[in-house]
Amino acid sequence: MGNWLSSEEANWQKVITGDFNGDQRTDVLGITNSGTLIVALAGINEFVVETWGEFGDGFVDYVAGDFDGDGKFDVTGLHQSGNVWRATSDGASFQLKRTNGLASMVSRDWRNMMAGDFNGDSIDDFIIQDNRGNWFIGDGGTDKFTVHFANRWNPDAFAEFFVADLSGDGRDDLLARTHTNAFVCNESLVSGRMFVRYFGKLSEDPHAFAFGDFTGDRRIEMAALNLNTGAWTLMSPSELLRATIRPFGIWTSFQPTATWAGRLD
Ligand SMILES: [Ca+2]
Ligand SMILES: [Ca+2]
Ligand SMILES: [Ca+2]
Ligand SMILES: [Ca+2]
Repeated sequence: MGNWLSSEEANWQKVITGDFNGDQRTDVLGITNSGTLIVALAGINEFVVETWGEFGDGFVDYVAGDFDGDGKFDVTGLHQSGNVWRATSDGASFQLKRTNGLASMVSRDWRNMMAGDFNGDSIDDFIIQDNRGNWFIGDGGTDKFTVHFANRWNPDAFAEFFVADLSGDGRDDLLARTHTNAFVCNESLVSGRMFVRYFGKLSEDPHAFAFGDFTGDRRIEMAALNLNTGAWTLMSPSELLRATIRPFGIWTSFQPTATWAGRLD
């Protein structure tokens, strides 16, 4: 047990949520600049803070997910050498193990690492892009990842990425936003490849985004809040994932000057 360190003390490199001890309550994981893994486990009335492991120096990014499918969230870390390490939760600590090797950061400048279940087997996978725009997926499994090529995009065209099953087939897809708010989907196929589909476009005003089944049709939609006007727009995937776009009300109490937790460019 212990206290959650201040930013100054811990130098957090990344803070991620997930159910790391598998008790159905979402916990918080903080990873320090030196690669120490500190969990804040959600209890009945408070977080219980514990140090669960140590990746060490030289890691460039981390994602959390249940990569072995045992119901407890694990952490995958990418080292600058290109080695992929997994911190597997046993419910009380992380067991660290090197799993796969990618090319080094120096040669590929890896970016946009995210977790999701891209092949729909209920085990989380990771996706990552190299400096030429190639997307690779690491399918999760007991001991390591099965890494394979998915497709290739322009590596610099997009400002933000989201993982969601927009097609509703059980396989997570990727949604990307350009700086001018055009959206492109990378649909996960049965083959393990991905296929690009145009999703739609919003005005260029800054927006905040939320994903969920807002209409109750059991499909994921994207709700976009225009931060200049307070207007909501709903983008629902339809034929070939092309979005049906419609206004979805005004957030009348919304103050354009209010601090918003989402990300702006
Ligand atoms: Ca938990
Ligand atoms: Ca797990
Ligand atoms: Ca999977
Ligand atoms: Ca899908």
